[in-house]
Amino acid sequence: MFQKILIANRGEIALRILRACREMGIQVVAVHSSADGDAMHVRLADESVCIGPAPSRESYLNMQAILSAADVCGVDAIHPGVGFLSENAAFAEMVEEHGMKFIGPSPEHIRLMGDKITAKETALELGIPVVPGSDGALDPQGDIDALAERIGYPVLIKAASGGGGKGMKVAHSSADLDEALRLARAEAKACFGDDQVYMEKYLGRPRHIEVQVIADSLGNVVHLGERDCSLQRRHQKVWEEAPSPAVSSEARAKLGGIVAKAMKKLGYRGVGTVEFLYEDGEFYFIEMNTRLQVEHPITEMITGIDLVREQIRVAAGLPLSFRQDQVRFKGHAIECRINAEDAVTFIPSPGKIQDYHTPGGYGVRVDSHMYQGYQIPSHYDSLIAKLVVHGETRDECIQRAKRALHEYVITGINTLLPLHRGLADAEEVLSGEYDIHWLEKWLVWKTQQEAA
Ligand code: MV4
Repeated sequence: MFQKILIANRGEIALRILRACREMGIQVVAVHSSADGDAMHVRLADESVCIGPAPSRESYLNMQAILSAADVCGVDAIHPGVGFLSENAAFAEMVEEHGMKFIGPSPEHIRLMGDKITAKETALELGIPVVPGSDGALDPQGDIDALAERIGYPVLIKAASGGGGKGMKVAHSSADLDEALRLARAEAKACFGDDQVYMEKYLGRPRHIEVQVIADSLGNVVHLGERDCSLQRRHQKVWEEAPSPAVSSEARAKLGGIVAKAMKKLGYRGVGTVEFLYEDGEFYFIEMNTRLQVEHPITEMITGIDLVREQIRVAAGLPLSFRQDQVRFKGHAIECRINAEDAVTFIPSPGKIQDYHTPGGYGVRVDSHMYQGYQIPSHYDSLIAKLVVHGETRDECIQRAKRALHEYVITGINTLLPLHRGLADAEEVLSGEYDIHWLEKWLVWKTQQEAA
């Protein structure tokens, strides 16, 4: 087992990883930018190194600085967390070349799933259902019109290097196709330096369902059920839940089995999340994330498994602590992402935390690096806390979430707390009958209601 791990990340996820390390008796090296010197994970770490100025590209994305800190502190492994370098194959290779363990999958699998076209081709080969569409990238000289007719409108043009919705354009008829292609290629080139695009049948009202999987280096692969991440605004997840209110236990077992079998065939190692769109009872693979996810706590709450501990264990070559037939899904969990943003305009609201009081009680967990007097920097994403709630049933979970949201006090900045309090009362949230577009429609409706 590792003696010392460097956490190449910040904020709540850095604290989450530090906590797992502490409980495993592993020493922690925190790296931070000059804007994060007073961060909680820095205060709690055994050692800390300032790796550069506030801008991410000069600090949390600065591979050389992170590797130097790792060398100087003599760490055995680097945990990349989420975002930043967590899906950067070149960084994973550099870490291994420096004789340290990258806590994550192989650089080969990171690269394979980072390209949305090879990811889809791989999923297809592994027996995972995919969205009907083009066979690989669209050939500018090919007969794209004929392909769209064969797939059937509406179709979606997507960037090969895309993700998070960038470089996606819908064509509702042949009249829109050329324009959609042109815009998608231009956006892909501008955002990713790669104008390769592919085509898929456009699903109009799907849910976003993701399956958690974890594999060790001894061939054991286990799925930990699914999370429903459909409540998103502009591709930013707001409220996630596990299990999905729309997925039956039979569908869960079937989909989980397909994913686990596929990951075993691939020889995958570490934690991974396979993303699907779910519409009319069918699942369609869209992407795979080769890292830990922000929303992993809801899976932890219903399975009782510490995912970060297991992730570190398997990276150290140890076997998973459990078999598939020992995994039980108990109750329901919801994660409310508390961002330092205005709950109506979503304008970021960095600044100093005046009053800070977290909810507690049975079934309530707060993953946050906040404290009274903390100065929220403006350089990074706005997530400041995750309110994670568990209940025996979905109704109990929502009631408990409502109670916890009303206990939560954060003053001095704007946060999404009022939004979550509204969601916990919304009819479609209570019924669980929402798709990926519902939240944005509901926000418009709420604004109109308040304006009236
Ligand atoms: C889609 C889709 C509908 N049909 N693919 C958005 C970003 C990336 N994760 C894939 N995304 C989508 N792919 C087909 N064939 C709709 C979306 C999508 C979406 C997916 C999940 C969660 C929120 C979303 C918001 C807008 C669009």
